[in-house]
Amino acid sequence: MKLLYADYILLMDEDFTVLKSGGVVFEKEIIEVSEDREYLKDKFSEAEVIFAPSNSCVMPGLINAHTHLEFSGNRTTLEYGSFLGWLDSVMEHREELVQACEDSCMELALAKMLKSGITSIGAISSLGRDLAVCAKTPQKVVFFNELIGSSPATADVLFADFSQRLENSQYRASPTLIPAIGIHSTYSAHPIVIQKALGLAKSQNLVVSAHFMESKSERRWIDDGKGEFQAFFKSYFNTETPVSDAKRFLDSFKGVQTVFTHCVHATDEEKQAIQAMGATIAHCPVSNRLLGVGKLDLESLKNLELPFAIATDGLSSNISLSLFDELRVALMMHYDLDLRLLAKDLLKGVTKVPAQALGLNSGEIQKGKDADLIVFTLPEQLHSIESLAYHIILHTQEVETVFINGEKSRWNF
Ligand code: MCF
Ligand code: FE
Repeated sequence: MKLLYADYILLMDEDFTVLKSGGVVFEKEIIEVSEDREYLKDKFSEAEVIFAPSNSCVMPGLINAHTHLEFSGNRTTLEYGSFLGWLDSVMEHREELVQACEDSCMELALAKMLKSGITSIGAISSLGRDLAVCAKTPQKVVFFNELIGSSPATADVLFADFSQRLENSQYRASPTLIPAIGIHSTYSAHPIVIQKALGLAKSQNLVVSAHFMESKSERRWIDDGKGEFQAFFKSYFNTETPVSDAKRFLDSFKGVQTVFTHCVHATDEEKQAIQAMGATIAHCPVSNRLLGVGKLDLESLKNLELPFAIATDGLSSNISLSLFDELRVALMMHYDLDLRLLAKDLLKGVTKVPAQALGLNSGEIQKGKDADLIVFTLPEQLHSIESLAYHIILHTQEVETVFINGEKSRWNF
């Protein structure tokens, strides 16, 4: 049993409660949290006491709800600036990129995430090449086996491949490797295979992830069968019409716990439908900027009480997998929102919200939650508690200590 004292303990509850000079008692799970050090000392006198340094903060471990580990080898290979330009470059270089990223490349990506305070990940696995590293990493991984394939002619083969990867992940399932399903997108997965996959999600209670309305091109193609995707589908697949419409696509997720990634070009009606399903949006600000798709309207989500997580996406559309880096970009990108309120919502977006979305028993410091905790320090003393959230975002690069299920986790690089 450990008793960890710190200057600021962020519970990450609904009210953004911060305990000053308090302590957390934990084993595998959190046992007690209090601002009263005397009380904790007396009640848990046998606990190993840890004093975090001055200006220290303790938070729930961060959760990166959407990333693509298999693409971690990308630096300058893929092209940025427009969605279709990026997609063309993925079509051209995908094979060499994923081949070049061996276990050591994905292990480094996971270790860097750990060092930046990420204790859980939603990993979109396109090929299953990341299964072994995800099964070994100390972090919790919700492993989204990706289903892709819009052509009915190849649907059966692609579904069989997807089923096999799903089974492989189920074979390696553990408390830290949670099998799940990823539906690539509206334009790239046929409704028939989507139905089959979501049938599995329902019967086996699996969490689902889907890219949704990322670009204007996706919007035009799905709504009118026009725009940049027209030439793309003609040249790569010799098809002229989209396989689904947006309503049919969204409706198929009813009754499934889903994370919809991007949603930059989702309509208010679609956002309402997502809210009504109890689903969550994953917002990836850097990826959206690099792929030139625009900016998610966070205010519209707030109005609908639709929760959003902040995620990095893969190194296929980012330069970093650190959520602190991502939060800094989000804080600057949404310059029209109140800085103090936004900073608090952003911290919820990497803890409480993704925990709920991915079905993890973490994301908050509360009795009974998993003891996934991070300890880090602010560079100087704080003068107002109101400035805590944005100063954490502005100043944190790496963390001092990570606990996962109460165990200290180390990175080896
Ligand atoms: O989220 C970004 C942009 N939108 C869609 N897909 C991906 C992203 N990062 C990686 N991808 C992968 C996706 O999982 O790229 C491939 C899929 O395997 C695109 S389709 C050839
Ligand atoms: Fe993605």
